[in-house]
Amino acid sequence: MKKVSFIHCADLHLDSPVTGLRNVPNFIAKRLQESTFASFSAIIDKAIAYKVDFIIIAGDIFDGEDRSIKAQIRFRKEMERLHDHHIAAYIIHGNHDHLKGSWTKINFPDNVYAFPAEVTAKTYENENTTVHLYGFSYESRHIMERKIADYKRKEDGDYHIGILHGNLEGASGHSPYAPFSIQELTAKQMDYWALGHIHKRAILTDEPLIIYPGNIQGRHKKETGEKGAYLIHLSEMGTMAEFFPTAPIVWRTVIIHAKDIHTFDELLLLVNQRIEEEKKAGISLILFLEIHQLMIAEDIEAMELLEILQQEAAEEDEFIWVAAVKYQENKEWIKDNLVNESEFYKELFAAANDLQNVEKALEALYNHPAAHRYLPKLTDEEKKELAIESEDLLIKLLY
Ligand SMILES: [Mn+2]
Repeated sequence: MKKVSFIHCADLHLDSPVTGLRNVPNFIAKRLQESTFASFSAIIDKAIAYKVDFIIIAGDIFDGEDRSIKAQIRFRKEMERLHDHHIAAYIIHGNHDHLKGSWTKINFPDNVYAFPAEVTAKTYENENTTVHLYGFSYESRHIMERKIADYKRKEDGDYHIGILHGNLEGASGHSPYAPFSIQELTAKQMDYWALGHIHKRAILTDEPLIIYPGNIQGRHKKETGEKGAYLIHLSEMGTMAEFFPTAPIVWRTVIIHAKDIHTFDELLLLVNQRIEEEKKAGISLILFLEIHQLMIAEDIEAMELLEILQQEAAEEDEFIWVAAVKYQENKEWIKDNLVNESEFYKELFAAANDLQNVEKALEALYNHPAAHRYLPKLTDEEKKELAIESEDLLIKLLY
C-alpha cells in the first residue's frame, strides 16, 4: 500500500525569552528558558517512537534572526537523533529566522533539507511511495508577496505536501506575511498543507487537511493551552491527523466563581482547592486567576492574595505558578435594559463597539514620540477588551 507518515510542527521559537512574568523563582525561570527545547525534544522522541518517514518544520525554528549558537547546536543535536533513526527533516525558515539574518552558520546532518528562498519541490521516497514536498524559506523578514502563486504541483508522485509559513487572510493579530486564502490552497490540489506562522492551533479544512499546528510552547499570557505537534498519515485509505501535546509548561486562564465567599479564609480555601484540581493535569502550569462575583473584593486586595499564593509555590517536577489574580467585577447594569431605555444608550454602545473609535482614541498615545516605542500593536481582541472596559466606566459615570 502506498502510504507515508510524518510529524508536522512549526514555530519552535527555540530559546525564545518568556515575557510578562514577575517575581518568578529561579527554578521556574530556568524551566521556562528550557521549555522550547524540551518541547521540541519531546516531538523528536515521538518521531522516533512512531517511526515516521520524516518531520516537517514549517518555519520560525529560531526565535531571533541572529539564531543563537546555543539554539542551533541544540537543534542540530535533535536532527542528529533523527539521522540515527533514518528520519528525514524538511524545514523552512520564517519571518523570525529568515535567511538574511546575521548568524554563525552551523551545518546540519544530511537528513535535513532546508528549502531555499524560491518555492522549490523536493522528493521523498520510501519503499513504494513517492512524495513531493513544496516550500520556500523567507529570504528577509517581510515577505509581503503572494508566494502561494509559485506553488506548482508536479504531474507524477503519489502524494503532494505544501509547506507554507504565512498568514491566512483575515486572521488578525499576526503580521500579514506571504498571505493566502483557503481557496488558493485548495486549488493547488495538495494532499496536505503544513502551515506555520499563526501560533494558535487550527485545522482550516478537512478536505484536504490544512493545518496550523500552533507553536510548541506557550511563551506569554496569550499563548494558552496545550501545545505540541501533529502526527499525519497519508494513505489510500485517506488522511489521518492526530494532535499530541509536548509543551512541558502550559499557560492557562482559570475562572473561579466566588459568589458565596464571605471571608478571606474561605476565599483562600476555594482558590487553593482549584489549584489542587489543576494540579491533577500532571504538567507544570502558569495560571492567571480571574475571580468572579467576589462580594468582599473591596476588603482583599488582589495583589495581596497573589503574593500569598506565590509564596506557596514549591519546587516540584510539576510546579504551579500563579502569575496574576484579577477580580472580575459584577456588572450592575444590563445592556439590553439600557438599550431599550433610550436611543442615547443605543448610540453609545454602537460607538463603543466600533473598533475604529478605539483606534482613534488611542492615536494620541500611539503617536507620542516617546511612548509609541514601548507600545505593542493591539490585536482586535485587545481593542475589544478596551472597548468593554471603557463602556463599563462610562456607564458607571452616567448611572
Ligand atoms: Mn512564529
